[in-house]
Formats: sequence, C-alpha cells, structure tokens
Amino acid sequence: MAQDSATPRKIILDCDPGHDDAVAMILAHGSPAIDLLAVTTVAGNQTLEKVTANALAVGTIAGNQTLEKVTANALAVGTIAGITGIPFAAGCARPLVREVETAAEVHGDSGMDGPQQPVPTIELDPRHAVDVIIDLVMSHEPGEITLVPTGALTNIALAVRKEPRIVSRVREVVLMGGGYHTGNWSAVAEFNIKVDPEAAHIVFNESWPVVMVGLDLTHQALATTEVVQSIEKIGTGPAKFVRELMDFFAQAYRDHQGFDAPPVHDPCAVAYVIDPQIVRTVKAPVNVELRGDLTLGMTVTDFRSPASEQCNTSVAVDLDHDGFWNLVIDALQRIGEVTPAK
Ligand code: PIR
Ligand code: CA
Repeated sequence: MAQDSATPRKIILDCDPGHDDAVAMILAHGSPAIDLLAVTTVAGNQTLEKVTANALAVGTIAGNQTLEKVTANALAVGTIAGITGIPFAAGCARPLVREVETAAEVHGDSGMDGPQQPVPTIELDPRHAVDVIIDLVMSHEPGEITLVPTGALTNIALAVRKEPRIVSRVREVVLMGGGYHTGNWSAVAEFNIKVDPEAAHIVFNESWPVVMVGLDLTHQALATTEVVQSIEKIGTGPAKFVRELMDFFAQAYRDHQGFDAPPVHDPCAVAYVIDPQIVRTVKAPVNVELRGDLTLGMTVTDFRSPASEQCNTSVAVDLDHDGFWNLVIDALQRIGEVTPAK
C-alpha cells in the first residue's frame, strides 16, 4: 500500500548534503512511492556553495553516472535520466539572524567527504530555492506537496514569510531536526534547529502539520555492519558511493560522538513519507527555545497530556530499523547501475 507507485507522494527535498542528506536524495529518487519535484539547498553542514555542489554531485551519481566511470574518465559525461528534469536550486547562504555554523568535523571539508565526487552534469536552476518552493506549492493543488527539510529551516521560514498562502496548501512538513530527549549540538539542541532557531520557530508555529523526525528517532537508524554489507552487495556505482559515504560517516561518528555505527538521520524523514508504519509518531506540542543560555534551539515537547485537536505537531518515536534499511536498499536496487550517455 505504502509502496503504491500509482499515487506517489510529491515532495520537495530541502537539504544541506551532507552524507545522510545524500542518502535521503537517493531514497527519494529511487522510491516508487515518491515523486521528487525539486532539490533545494541551504547552508548548514557546510557553506551554501559546498552543499549545493554536493547536491549536484549526488544528483549526477544517482541519476546519470557511476562514480567509477567519472573517476576513471573512461566515458564521456552523460546526461540521461535519473535525478534530471527537476530543478536543483540554491537557497539561503546563512541563517535568518545568526552567523553560519557548519558541522565540518562530522561531514568533512567538502561537507560530503569520503567518496570521490564526479563532475556534475546537472545545472543549477537560476531561481532562488525560496521561489522554487513557492512556485511549486502554488502551482499544485492544495494538499499535494509535502516539504521535507533535512537541514536548517531558513528556506522554509522565508518561503512562509514571502508567500503565507503556502501554509494551507502544503500537505505536511516532515522535517529532520530537533528531538525531545537529547541534543547533538548542545546537551539539549539538535544541529538543524540550533543553527537557525528563529527559522525553526517560524516553521513550528505555522498551522500546517509538522512531523518532527528528531534525534530520538534517527539515532535508531544506525548503519550497522550488516546494513553496510547489504548495500555493498548491490554492487552498483551508486551503492558503492553510499557505502563510501557511510565509511566516512562511521569514522567521524566514532571519533567525535562515540557511536559504534553512524545514525543516518535524513532519509528517516523520507521514509516516513513513503510508509508512516516505518516511523511511529505521537502527537504532542513542540516549541523552539529562542532565549535560554543553556537551551537555545531546544525543541521543547510537551508530553504531559494527550494533545488537543488543534495541535499541529507530532514527533517521531520508534523506527522499524529493518523496514527502513530495506527501503534504502530497494531504492538503490531500482536506481541500478548507471548507464553512460549515448
Ligand atoms: C549535523 C548533522 C549530522 C551530525 C552532526 N553531528 C551534525 C546534520 C545531518 O545532515 C542531519 O540533517 C542533522 N544535521 C543531524 O543533526
Ligand atoms: Ca542534513
């Protein structure tokens, strides 16, 4: 039912690739349950320039060329199907109020260190990401488009301020960010929210449905040795690329966060859109702390009593680990080997 390709869910992926953003792009591209309308980028894991280049590179790999072929310069660059025919647009280069903060120790100098990156064959759309988001939402029927932000919420917040009518037209906002239990950028705040808390505040306080796929959930999405082996077995260029991303991410998470296996955050938000059975959620009010000395960017979640009818926020609590990774593996299998340009 959830994999019904007859009615794929239309999404806009707003990201900051990022190892796990890259996997989110690949899952969205390869899943028959998703119709990826656009990829937009926002500064976060690295500068806007770097994450945008990474988005183009991932689009190229997943859709057009194997990493090996590009690396070896054996074949001419092709421009065939894959993540083509959709806009890739760059958005905000810095948060609304605060200075840019990147996560270079986890994602490396390029923002996506590890695998060798191909020369992108995808061209950047000349429009600003905020305008691409607004144009797409306004030109589709109400309830058709789901926004999936996997970076700071700067672009989404600006889109709302520029064109408030998007709020009632967006089906839901399924974001990777926050958490109700623990942080990763402070004791209580998660990176995507902490780097632009004002933007997050705007997004959580609009009346659209918001699903917070936070660290409570994504720390269950571990790329274990078995997972990495199954990805390796696929044997294609894109699978090798993901495997190499996971190797770097694993090392970074071992060195800097004390994790045995890395949590692959961002595709969890896409997985929820594909099949909500894989990501169990609970309705609860969430608000973003903007003033605390110790708690800036905390997504304060109120579990005291059952949420009211008007509550527009829900939080992800339980992941079906195997179901999740099967979606990623299935997407990679469907993408298959990448054929050279004719
Ligand atoms: C930031 C990230 C991941 C790990 C650290 N330590 C910092 C990025 C991921 O891309 C994800 O979207 C989110 N931000 C997890 O905090
Ligand atoms: Ca991200």
